Amino acid sequence: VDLENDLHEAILNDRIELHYQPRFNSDGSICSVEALARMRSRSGELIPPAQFIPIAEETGLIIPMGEQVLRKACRWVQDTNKKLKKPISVSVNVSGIQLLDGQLCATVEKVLKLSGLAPEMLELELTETVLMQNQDAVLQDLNKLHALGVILSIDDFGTGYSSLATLHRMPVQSIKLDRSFVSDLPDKVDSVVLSRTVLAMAKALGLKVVAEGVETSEQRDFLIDAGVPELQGFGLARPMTADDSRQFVWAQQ
Ligand code: G
Ligand code: G
Ligand code: MN
Ligand code: NA
Repeated sequence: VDLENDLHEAILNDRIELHYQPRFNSDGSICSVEALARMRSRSGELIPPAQFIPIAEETGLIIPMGEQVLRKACRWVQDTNKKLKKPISVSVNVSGIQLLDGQLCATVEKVLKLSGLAPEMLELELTETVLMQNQDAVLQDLNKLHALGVILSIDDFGTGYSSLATLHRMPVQSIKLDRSFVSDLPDKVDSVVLSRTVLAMAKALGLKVVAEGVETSEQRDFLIDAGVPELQGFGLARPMTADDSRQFVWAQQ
């Protein structure tokens, strides 16, 4: 209850902060950033999403919070791109609750208009769970988002139970290979076989792959060699505050 109150207040008082983790092309240039929410508590400490997202989902606070996150992320990338020769995109994590709410598409449209961000510069990271519930309403919303031009991707891919048939029906353009597939690369045979299988499946479905959780240069080299075009992970860049990540991006181009 304490955390719920604090979360409610944090949303009202603009204490939901976004940190950003860069995502890289295989040539090492930055192509995108992922927005990651943190809550600044009343006493000033930073509370990780693992602690407050579940509460936000249970209480419905994820709806107003999710809108704030979208607004902030779109504004941040618009402002950042003003000084870049080659603009980057931003990805935002979206909870299943937001999709089931039925207002996500309208919210995204409003936020894009407000920020002036081109739709294709916004990516929404969805979880497999909500996609596999396979609800017509969700599929319709995803189709509308896709029609808007927003990029849709499946986060933590490989940890859920996506059937090929369901995946094929989804208007999704990319998957984020879960870091559990990456962590034991390149030495564990099982991980090599599993990651190659997921990559082959993505290729067969025409989906772009982003590898997450890249921590070592051996992992990076393996993944690039396996044809993965985009990478993210502590070994490349950690999530940083809004200011630090902007300086980081600017320093790269
Ligand atoms: O940043 P960190 O590794 O602590 O994130 C933990 C989890 O919280 C990740 O699964 C991430 O997708 C999720 N998360 C971070 N920010 C947001 C957000 O703005 N909305 C939602 N729904 N999930 C988020
Ligand atoms: O579930 P999702 O992919 O949205 O989770 C994003 C979270 O993963 C971020 O909060 C970030 O802190 C964490 N993360 C990003 N890169 C790495 C990494 O290389 N190793 C580990 N262990 N976590 C990472
Ligand atoms: Mn994510
Ligand atoms: Na993920």
